[in-house]
Amino acid sequence: MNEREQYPTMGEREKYLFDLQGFLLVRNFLSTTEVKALNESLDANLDKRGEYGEPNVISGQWQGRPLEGRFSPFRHYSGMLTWEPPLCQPFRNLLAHPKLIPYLNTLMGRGWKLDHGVDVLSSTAGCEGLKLHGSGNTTFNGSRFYAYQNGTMRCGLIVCQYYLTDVSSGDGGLCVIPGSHKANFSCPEDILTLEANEEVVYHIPLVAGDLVIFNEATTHGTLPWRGKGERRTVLYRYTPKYLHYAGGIYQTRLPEWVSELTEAQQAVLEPPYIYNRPLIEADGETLVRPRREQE
Ligand SMILES: O=C(O)CCC(=O)C(=O)O
Repeated sequence: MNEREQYPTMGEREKYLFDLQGFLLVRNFLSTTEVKALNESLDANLDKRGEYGEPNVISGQWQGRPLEGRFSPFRHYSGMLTWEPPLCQPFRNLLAHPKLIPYLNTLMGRGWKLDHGVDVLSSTAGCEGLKLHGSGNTTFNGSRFYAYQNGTMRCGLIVCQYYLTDVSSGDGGLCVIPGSHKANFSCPEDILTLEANEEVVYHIPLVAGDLVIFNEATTHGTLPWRGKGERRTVLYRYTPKYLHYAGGIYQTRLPEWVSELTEAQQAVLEPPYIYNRPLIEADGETLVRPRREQE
């Protein structure tokens, strides 16, 4: 517990590392019992394994290039929080994991919430990579930001990635450009596709039970999977209490009378979210823009 603040926060070393790198590796976060329970729950639901959806379906476009694989996209599980008990429980236990509280308090302030659904990425050897993304500090879009002021860090959207299997050097999987959450210039396209300056891209070897926390603004992506075993990692994304980025778990319903309004009037009564939001155009009409123009 920090003496000045009456709630648990990250230690000074971890604050330094997160501020410096835009990500933090927390070793041995989960116990072997927790990892086992999560893996057993997935093993019991192999029939629910699907494909990682848009915009990550990129079939074929990397052939002959560094992100190339024999197939795409990643395999993927979702909906774990609603699986039949007791199989949902290991995933529900991670929602507000006691060990995670100091990290979220420090990175978002008191009061934070799950954003997006929970994802499990599951790759087998030959799965192609995912182009690097995360715009650094080049745009202040009010959502995926990183800010520091007077000893306090604030993030708009962070990803907590729990590892359920080991990742060795050369296996592939998550890679980051350390420090890029503060980048003031746009990342050149050929770095995003790993076709130039690979030396700035860092691959994170780790073992099952480790946790990686990264700011969504930190430029990151996925190296093609070359590991012998399956890559299994669970992603929980969080936003501060005042922000909602993507659709998630909660549902909202607008009152009946809203249907009497014009589309533009209805658009301003929508709850907070970013993906597929109707935006009001210059002519006053509303339009759901393509994903890359939705922020
Ligand atoms: O493979 C990873 O760990 C990164 C996944 C990712 O960047 C994404 O889902 O947007």
